[in-house]
Amino acid sequence: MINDKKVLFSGMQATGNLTLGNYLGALKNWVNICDEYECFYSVVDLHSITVRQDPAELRKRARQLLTLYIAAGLDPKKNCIYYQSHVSGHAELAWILNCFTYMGELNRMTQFKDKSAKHADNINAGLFTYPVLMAADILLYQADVVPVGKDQLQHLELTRDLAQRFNGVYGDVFTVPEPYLGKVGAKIMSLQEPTKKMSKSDENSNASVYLMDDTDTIMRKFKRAVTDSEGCVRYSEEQPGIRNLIDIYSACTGKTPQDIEKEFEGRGYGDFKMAVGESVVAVLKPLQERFEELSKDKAYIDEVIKENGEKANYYATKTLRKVQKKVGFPERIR
Ligand code: ATP
Ligand code: LTN
Repeated sequence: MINDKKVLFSGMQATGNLTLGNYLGALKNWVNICDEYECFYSVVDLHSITVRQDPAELRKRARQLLTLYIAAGLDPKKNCIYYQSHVSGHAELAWILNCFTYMGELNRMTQFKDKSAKHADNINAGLFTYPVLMAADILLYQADVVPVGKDQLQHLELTRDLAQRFNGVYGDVFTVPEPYLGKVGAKIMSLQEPTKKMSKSDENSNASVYLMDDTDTIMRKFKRAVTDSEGCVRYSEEQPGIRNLIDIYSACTGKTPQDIEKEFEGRGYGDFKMAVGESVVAVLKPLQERFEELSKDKAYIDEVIKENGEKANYYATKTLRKVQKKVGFPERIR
């Protein structure tokens, strides 16, 4: 607990351009629940270098992502928005936790299997121990809840196992975190292959709406979105393309799928796609404007980085010192 509130931790990697899926599935949820918790939202740049990155590009994207957190509505006075690489405790705790993690546990991780297949020329030890660093992120702040997508549940399960294992040996050191899954329907699918999730690493740029796409591009992508030949706007498993568009429209307008079916009864897909596109533009336009505005204010963003980096360091160090003492490292002389 911090300030009588439960603690929430989450993070995103600054790799690739964020999509509408990242926004509706993650960032928007973060904004909705942030008042209930003491929140830490990290730009997890240590995780990013598990695959090769261009240094200038990584630096640029990391700053963009941090700015986007704020543009999306996370108040940096209330939420700790910071770079993982500015808090050395992440790497230090990860090392200690590495010594409590079994090779067999990491061998089972599906993300490792997927990523090593994708980057066969660079299967490095960091990629293998990625989940341990993620566990360190979460445990360092004694987080109670971690909002993540389903794909991250296996990593969270490992985090819980490590916390319990460590607590079993040394007493109550870590809070055992719970996953926080957003509302169902928040999984946004590809506009070109609606049975696959919309993903920032998709090679087909028509499959994803990027948060920084302009109005014409967004409208064009929705016009080209793959649907079916039923010709009727219905929320059903048999119509994955239309179902996805209903989910998007619903997430952007707050209308229920049932209301949306009624609204478009007897109308063609053309009309519906236009409406979905416009609802997305209405959500993204203010976000983009706010992002542009914030990006220009270098001093403000720098101050957020500095202040929140210090705040994160304060809480991280508190846990880290406790852990170091428990495992038997010598006391610091002050
Ligand atoms: P990549 O394509 O590089 O694997 P990604 O777009 O799948 O990336 P992540 O960086 O893995 O995104 O995820 C960031 C956050 O966004 C996670 O919390 C994840 O659950 C969420 N997210 C990603 N894609 C979607 C989607 N299509 N619908 C809903 N949530 C999503
Ligand atoms: N692995 C996550 C990003 C991530 C994370 C975290 C999420 C790194 N550390 C801690 C929640 C909590 C991803 O790829 N989406």
